[in-house]
Amino acid sequence: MMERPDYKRYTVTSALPYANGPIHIGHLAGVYVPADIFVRFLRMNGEDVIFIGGSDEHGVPITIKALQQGIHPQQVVDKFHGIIKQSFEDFGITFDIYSRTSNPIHHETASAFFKKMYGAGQFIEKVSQQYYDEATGHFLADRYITGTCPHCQYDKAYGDQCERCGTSLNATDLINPKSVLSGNAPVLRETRHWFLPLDQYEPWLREWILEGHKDDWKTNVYGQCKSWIDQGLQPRAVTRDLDWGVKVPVDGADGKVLYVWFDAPIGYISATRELRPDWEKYWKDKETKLVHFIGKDNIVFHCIIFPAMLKAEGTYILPDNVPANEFLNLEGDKISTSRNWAVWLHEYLQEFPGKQDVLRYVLTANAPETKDNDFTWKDFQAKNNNELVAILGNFVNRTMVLTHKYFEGLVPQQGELTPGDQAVLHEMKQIPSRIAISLYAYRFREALAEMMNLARLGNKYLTDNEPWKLYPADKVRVATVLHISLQICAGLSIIAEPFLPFSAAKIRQTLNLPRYPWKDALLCNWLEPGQKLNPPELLFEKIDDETIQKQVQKLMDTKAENASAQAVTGLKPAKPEIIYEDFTKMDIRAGTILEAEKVAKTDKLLKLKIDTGIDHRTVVSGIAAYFKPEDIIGKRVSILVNLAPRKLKGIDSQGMILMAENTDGTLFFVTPDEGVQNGGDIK
Ligand code: B3M
Ligand code: ZN
Repeated sequence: MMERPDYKRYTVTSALPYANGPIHIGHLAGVYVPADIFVRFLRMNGEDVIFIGGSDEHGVPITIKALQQGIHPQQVVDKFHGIIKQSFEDFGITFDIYSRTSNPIHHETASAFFKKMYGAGQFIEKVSQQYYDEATGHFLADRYITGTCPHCQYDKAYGDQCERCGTSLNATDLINPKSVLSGNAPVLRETRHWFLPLDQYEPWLREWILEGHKDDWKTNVYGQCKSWIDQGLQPRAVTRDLDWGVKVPVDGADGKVLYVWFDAPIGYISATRELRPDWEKYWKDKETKLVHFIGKDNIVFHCIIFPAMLKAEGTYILPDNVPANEFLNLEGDKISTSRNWAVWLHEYLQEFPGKQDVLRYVLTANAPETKDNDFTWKDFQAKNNNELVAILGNFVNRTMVLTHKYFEGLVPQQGELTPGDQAVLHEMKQIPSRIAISLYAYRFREALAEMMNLARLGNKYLTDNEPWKLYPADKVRVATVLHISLQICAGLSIIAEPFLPFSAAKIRQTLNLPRYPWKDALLCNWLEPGQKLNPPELLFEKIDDETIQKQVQKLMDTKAENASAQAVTGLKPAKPEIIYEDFTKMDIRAGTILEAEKVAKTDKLLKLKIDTGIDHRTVVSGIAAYFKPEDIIGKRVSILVNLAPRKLKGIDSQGMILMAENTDGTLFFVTPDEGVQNGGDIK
């Protein structure tokens, strides 16, 4: 009855989130909520299924975060892995394992995978030109480089992708490239890397995806694959010059690690190895159905690159489907971790305790399945108040309250059925298979709507029959109406489980029912007359305007903070680290300008006579555009006195005046505090 396809088992993976920040509603709507619904349903349907998750702990986003915070990447991932894992658990995402790619078993697995391909000659070794930061001595992989996108002119595009127009880029495509480390323009330097010759897989990919999955992959997924393949696939580097990641397991590859997108998907396999000794059947048996839940920005990696790797390695199965979602926006704006434009899961769980199902519901009802979608707090409130409270909650609650009122909390006897009763029971029987069909086809919104249709059906049934008007005159009829209503509640406790597991558990608890398998959703007869019910418990409560306003205000505060942060950006990033001894080499003293005059035939230079406390000396300074000589005589300054003398326009300049510069180019003296004597040491 349930359209069970012919598979022995399922391996369901969900994208491994980067452990450089917490989980937000975009991640949930795109990946984890649909994956969890799917897996809960499969389990109820008696399938053998494993649900794999974990943190992606390598890659440049993580090392950049570490750099910004002045800590080691391991500290970054330890912190966020903990937050992410806990929030998933509290939200009811039922991974069979939530692992992490810094685990030794992953390094081993990824390393072996690379070695096997390497041994079989499946990489091309190439020396190529890559950007290099001469100031810091680093090759600049991926996000270590920013510049202007050649497609949309966005000036903060990364070396691997433009986040505004979504184009995937090579660092050398960027206009005005800049190193994130020093802010300097990088130079090109030669380095040796291993490439996966994707071009060689093109005929196979055409056949496997473009012909083989034309009908069963989502159009957004298929469309992206087609456009990638039609553009012509290029060999892709699978190694990087970095020191954070899985070391390239080849002689002479010191200072190189596997590209994060090479190792991360292997993380699914590592996690399965960690989970089960019989892991191989979940990855190598043709009768296993492999499904990847991801967001749309990960499509190429899961549909083209990882499958090419699996195919090359040779012993693995390929994904049967990759039901990627589009993006969820927040209040009309793209969700962004760096701009803090997000609803964070761990904060939601604290601010809305016990309301996991409300968010699960809203995110599923609004899931960006076929196009980008928007989350707004107003809509969140409306869906809670008008749907969860007014339909589902109201129906279950009215049924329970009336049963307690009229029948002392005992399931009443069903009398003769009217055609109306029969129609309702008939309709109820159809719903589970409709949900199953939708879920097997990855249409979660549709499935959820069907689930709510049962609650609507129940609500309407109660309202149409008005048992409160029939009592006590027609107790037999009241008993029948409530009996049927209770059976509908029981049915809801089964079919709501994949979507709203916390509420389903509450209904079960009130009705004293066990967890039923999905096939029993067809029984329509779970409650025996005389069976004792527990006191009703509210499933959902109204969310008031004040609560919503608080959340909206929080976002408005973020907007304001971002706007003022924008005003100070334009500041150069910090220079690379130096040691204390580097600093102590400089001899900086407090001084006073004794004389100042323009240097003939230049617009820029002033010739200054400075009292340094140790001597009076001449300094030529490029500040003529900003200061008139007569205005600065007597000015206190800081002066670097041990800088090697330089000749400027024929004048010996013996030192350098310290200046502070604003982002708009205006200059200021670094003036020592009044009490400091000339010659006072600045250190
Ligand atoms: N960490 C990218 C992302 O979070 C990446 C997914 C890896 S799945 C193997 O978008
Ligand atoms: Zn762009």
